[in-house]
Formats: sequence, structure tokens, C-alpha cells
Amino acid sequence: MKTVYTDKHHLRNARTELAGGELVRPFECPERAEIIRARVEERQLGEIVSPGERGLSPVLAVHDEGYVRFLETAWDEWQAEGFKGEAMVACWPARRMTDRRPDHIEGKLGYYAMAAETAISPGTFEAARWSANVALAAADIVLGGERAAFALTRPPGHHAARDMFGGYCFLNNAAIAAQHMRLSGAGKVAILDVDYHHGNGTQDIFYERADVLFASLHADPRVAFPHFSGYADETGMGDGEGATLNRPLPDGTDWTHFSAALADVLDCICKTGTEALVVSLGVDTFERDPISTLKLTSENFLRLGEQIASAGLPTLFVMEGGYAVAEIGINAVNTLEGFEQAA
Ligand code: SP5
Ligand code: ZN
Repeated sequence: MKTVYTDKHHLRNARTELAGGELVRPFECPERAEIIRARVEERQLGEIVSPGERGLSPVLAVHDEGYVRFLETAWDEWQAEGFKGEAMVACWPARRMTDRRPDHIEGKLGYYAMAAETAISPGTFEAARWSANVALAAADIVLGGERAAFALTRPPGHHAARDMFGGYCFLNNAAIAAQHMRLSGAGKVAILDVDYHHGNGTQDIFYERADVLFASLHADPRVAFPHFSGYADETGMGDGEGATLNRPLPDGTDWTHFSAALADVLDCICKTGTEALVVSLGVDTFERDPISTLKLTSENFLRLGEQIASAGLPTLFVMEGGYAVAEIGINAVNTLEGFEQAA
């Protein structure tokens, strides 16, 4: 399997994350991508290729233009205020407040943020753009006829909605790739999100569409981020009714129960005439992940890949979360090797 990677991900190197009331070094750090790349090489998974520049049009096919312009200028506007720290949200439009977009950067941050942990730092927008370019290049490998490809995206994307950032995400790489596959001829695309957290952004983008199915296994929003999305009764709207599948899982869920829920959603995906599969591959379901509560072992990720392969679909893997940095390479690449051995 080919991997698409670029060192442009280093442009995303924030100093701070708001966690437990403290400013800590972000869990979503550059070493994550480097360790995965090293493991891809060590295991000789396949060629590692660089993405090309695709410009903003595939990004704007999924995201709001005002939002993208905000991401582009947020750091400069923040810096112009003379603030010492990184650009962080401190005020939101909560219930019964206006939905008008303010002009001041602090107001714009509130308008476009879905969470406060994620700071905008210099280079963030460029890194996010290149992450989307990685997903698009890997999508083209699958569209070109290969059974699978791995987009080593960083920063991740699945919490980014049409006009929202947060949860370490700015542009929704998996959604941008899925939309690109639709526009390139795939009749029906399914996005399978196996990250520990609910992919609220991806769900939101395709919620009213029948042509892109969204299926997610994740920790129960009653107790886990993003807290306000991911309940089982969120099933889509309008044309998209029934094309969103959520399987919230209790704390401590191990492979036996995870795998049963996965079999269930894969079955639904296969019954709906899906022509291509995009996997939002988070490995924060790992038993020793520092911010998560599911209990998958490194060996279980081999089984995960194997089970995904059983759907028999052309498959694009897009990297999302995973914060047990020492094991992230083993866990991500185990998934890909499990897939290849079964494919
Ligand atoms: C892409 C992705 O995986 N984003 C995750 C963003 C999670 N951000 C907030 C996490 C809050 C974690 N609180 C758990 C504390 C555990 N001791
Ligand atoms: Zn996650």
C-alpha cells in the first residue's frame, strides 16, 4: 500500500493546549506523524509519495469560504492585537445569543470554534491545507485503481465541520477526499470513522446527503469529547435520513464489543451499494492512550484492518487521532498490514 506524506505537517506545532485547566504541550504533536512514517518504512508497507498542491477548490467544495478565510488570517489578526499566547477561543455564541459574525478576532474565534483546547499558531493553516492535499493525493491513488492507500494526514480533520474548527482539526481531510471521490465518479462513498472520538465534523458535512454515508464507532458522548454529538439517534436528515450511523460505546470497551459494532456498520455499508470506502483512522482507541478509555491492544489493530478489508471495497485510510505516541506507529501500521494481509 502506498503512503502519502509531506513534512509540511511540521508547520503545525502549537505550544499550547488547554487541558484540565492548564496550558500543556499539545497531545497532537509533530512526532506523531514522524513515528508513523518511520514504522511505514520499517515494515516496508510500500512506497512513500509526496502530495501535489491542489489549491483551495477541493477544500471549498466542503468548507464555508468565510471560514477558510478566517483560518488563513486568524494568526495575523491575533498577533496584531499584541497578545502573548496562541490564538484561543474564550467566548462563544451560546444559547439565545446572536449568530451574527463579529469583526474582532476574539469574536471570530468564538464564531468558528467548536472547542477551546485547540490553539491557532503560525503555520497552522498551511499545515492544514497540506494535510488536505495529502488526503486528495491518496484519494487519487484509489481512484486510479489501487485497492487501498494511506493518507498520513496531520493535523487530523474529523472534528472540523463546514465552518468549525476544534478537537485538533481545521480542515476535514476525510470529507474533502470523499467529496473529491464523488466528483471523480464514485457513485456512493462511505466514511467509516473508527477514531475514539465522534467525527462530528464529518457527520455535519454529510448529514443531509444520501450519497456519502457516515458510520462512526466512538466513546459515548455522555462521557466523552465532543460531548454534544454522536448519539445513536443521530441518523441523518432529509435526503440523508438513515445515511448516518452512530454506535456510541461504553468506557472500557474491548475488541470483542468493538468488533461486533464494526461488523454491524460494515454490513450496513455493504448493503447500500457503496463503491468506495474512506476510513477515518484514529488509533486513540488504544488501551494506553492518554486521553481515551477504550481498550484495544496493538494486536487488535491487525484484526481491525482485516475486518475492514472484508468489506471488499477500494479503501482510503485517512489518519485522525492517536496520542500514545510511542505506540502510534505500531497501531496505525498494524491496521494497514492487517488490511493488506486480508485483502
Ligand atoms: C482528532 C482527535 O482525536 N481529537 C481529539 C480532541 C480531544 N480534545 C479534548 C480532549 C479532552 C480530554 N479529556 C480527557 C482527560 C483524560 N484524563
Ligand atoms: Zn480522537
